[in-house]
Amino acid sequence: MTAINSVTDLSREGDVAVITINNPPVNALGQAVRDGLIAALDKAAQDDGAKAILLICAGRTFIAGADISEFGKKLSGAGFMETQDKFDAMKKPVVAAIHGTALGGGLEVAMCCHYRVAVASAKFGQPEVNLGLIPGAGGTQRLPRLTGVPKALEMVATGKPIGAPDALANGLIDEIVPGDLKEGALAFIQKLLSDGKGARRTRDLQEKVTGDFAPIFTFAKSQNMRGFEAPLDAINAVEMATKLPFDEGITFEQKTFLARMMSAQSGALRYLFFAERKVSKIPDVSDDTATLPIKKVGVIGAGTMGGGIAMNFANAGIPVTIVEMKQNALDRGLGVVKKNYDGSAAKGRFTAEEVDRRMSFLTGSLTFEDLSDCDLIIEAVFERMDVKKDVFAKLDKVAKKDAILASNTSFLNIDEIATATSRPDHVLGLHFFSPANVMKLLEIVRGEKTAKEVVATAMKLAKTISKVGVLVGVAHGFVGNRMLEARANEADKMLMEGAMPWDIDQVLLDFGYPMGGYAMWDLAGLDLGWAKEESHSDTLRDLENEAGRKGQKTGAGYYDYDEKRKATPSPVTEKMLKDLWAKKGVSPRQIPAQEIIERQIYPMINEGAKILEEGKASRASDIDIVWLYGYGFPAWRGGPMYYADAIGLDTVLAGVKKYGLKPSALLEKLVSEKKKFSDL
Ligand code: 3H9
Repeated sequence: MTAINSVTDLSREGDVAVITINNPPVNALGQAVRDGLIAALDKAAQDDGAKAILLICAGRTFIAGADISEFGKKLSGAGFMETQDKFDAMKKPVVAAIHGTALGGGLEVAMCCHYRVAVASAKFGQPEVNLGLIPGAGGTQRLPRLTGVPKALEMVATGKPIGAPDALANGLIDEIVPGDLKEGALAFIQKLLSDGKGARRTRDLQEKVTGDFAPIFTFAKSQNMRGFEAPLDAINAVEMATKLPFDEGITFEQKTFLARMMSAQSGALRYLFFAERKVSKIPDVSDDTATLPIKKVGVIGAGTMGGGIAMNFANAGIPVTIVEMKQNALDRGLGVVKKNYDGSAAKGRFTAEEVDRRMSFLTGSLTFEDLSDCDLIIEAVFERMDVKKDVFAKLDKVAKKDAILASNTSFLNIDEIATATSRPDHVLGLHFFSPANVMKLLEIVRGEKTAKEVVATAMKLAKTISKVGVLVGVAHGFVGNRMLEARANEADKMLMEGAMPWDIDQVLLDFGYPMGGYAMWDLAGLDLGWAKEESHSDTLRDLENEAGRKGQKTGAGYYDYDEKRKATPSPVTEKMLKDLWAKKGVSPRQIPAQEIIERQIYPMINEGAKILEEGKASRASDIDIVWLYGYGFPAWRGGPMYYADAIGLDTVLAGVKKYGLKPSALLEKLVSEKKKFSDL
């Protein structure tokens, strides 16, 4: 074996030259890999004993894309274009052997090869749109030539990867190798050679891009892209594959890719990519901190939240015991879980057997004693401190020695809850977001005494159940709900100045949120945290609740709902609000959209700054991840803290003062030092 450079080796197996890329962790197509590939291809071309070339990767995956950390940096050495040209110039057949994920630039390299084989578990994708980009190394031109236009469009516009069987059926790969990848690939090459097949350049394949594709492109362009710019650009580039000669299509792709690279959306989305990976790194809890095994979980409460939480563990194959007070509540809760699974099966997400398999991980019980063998117990009972403390005191008695006790509280003080136990070091908050089986965010609330190994266990567990775990500190509403409350308070103030709930919601929708704040309340239930005895008919929320309008579940709340739960602005709400204005002597004014958005975003940023100032989040980017996965903040804006940096903290501070809010000391400090949240 010859080392071509630090990440590329060249060897010979019989009459096949084997190029191996070894650039952990994901064999990203950085400068060294591009240089190595070109040098290795040159050498293999000159090797008279080699009749064909095999490209394979060491480690856990094939090339998973261009090296994102190189984007925006000035580089010397081989570019992507040069790499493509080198493959296209090869006279000997080049075969890619794929395992793990061939993504982005990785799939583009594979498509530059003349043939592709893969293991059955391999995945293939052009996920560039997730980074605000389009494929930039020939993907938009080569993919449709292999798969045909519809599949290529689906892949570049959604960024979703496909599996090996799908790739084979659509012509993206030539064979699925059943056993060892390298052996299978070498056998494939021998067959190619004996059949007399040589180089087959993807660029020369015209059949699948010839024809009238106008209706397909019109349909693809009409899809709702939720404010994301890249998908439309990607569709346009694929269209060029059907309209222009290959080289001109590549020129179009290059130009579009470079423009996207410079775009604000791509900057925000690339920031989020790294923010999501940083979030699991806890400054004072090292990666090698021991974790506790979580083999069995207990959930208290089989309501919407408890049932949803339990599903996460069942999905991951971890047995769960769900405890309720009464048999009918338990039956109802387990029934809802079964209905949810049946619904997924009906949509074809998994089979009926899989429904049974997942249900088999769930056991109902009416007694806490049945939780004695659980490694983790999560309570999702009524949101009141005395109730929570009572549950924790009881749990402390039945739970085994090292078991972790967690609360799913949305607002309450974990440290106070922990005082009800003899194990405050094994108590923490696990704040799931509704619907708990769907939403990806998990706020992991670290109490004053929570042990590091318990924190590390929870962070690891989040990954096991496919959540994005964000470590937060104890504070009213933690990170997400605390900032949401700041936003909601300002929205309520605007109601009393002349705005209707839907006026404010519309501005949030236009900003890119999937849902407005008042529609969200209607979904969650207006009675959440509202008590009749404390109601003074003083706010719109009081009035709605008093009238029994509790949101979607009662068919009416701030909005009215039809039987399909479609919302329309409610004349009842309008009258209630107008009466309230009259009662309070409000002279309503029309609030401009710009003012509404400033008053919906600045209070959140100001609260986020306070959270950082108090050390309740490890970094500004963690807050952005909370808002991305918990509340649908438009990803292409990067999250509230990134957005603040982008528009300028001085602008935010001026707005905070203008609207009469108390500025965070950290925000003031950063402005005076001309710094950003990203400098912290
Ligand atoms: C592109 O290719 C453009 C082209 O068209 C060419 C244009 C000219 N670069 O996610 P993990 C790091 S755009 C640099 O935790 P997993 C990651 O930061 C690219 N680094 O593992 C992390 O580092 P750390 C298209 C990367 O097993 C470590 O690898 N490709 C890259 O859960 C492990 O990552 C994509 O968008 C990268 N491309 O998931 C694929 N990828 O340990 C993006 C990963 O220091 N990547 N890292 O925190 C992924 O989707 C997942 O990482 C993958 C593995 C599925 C590969």
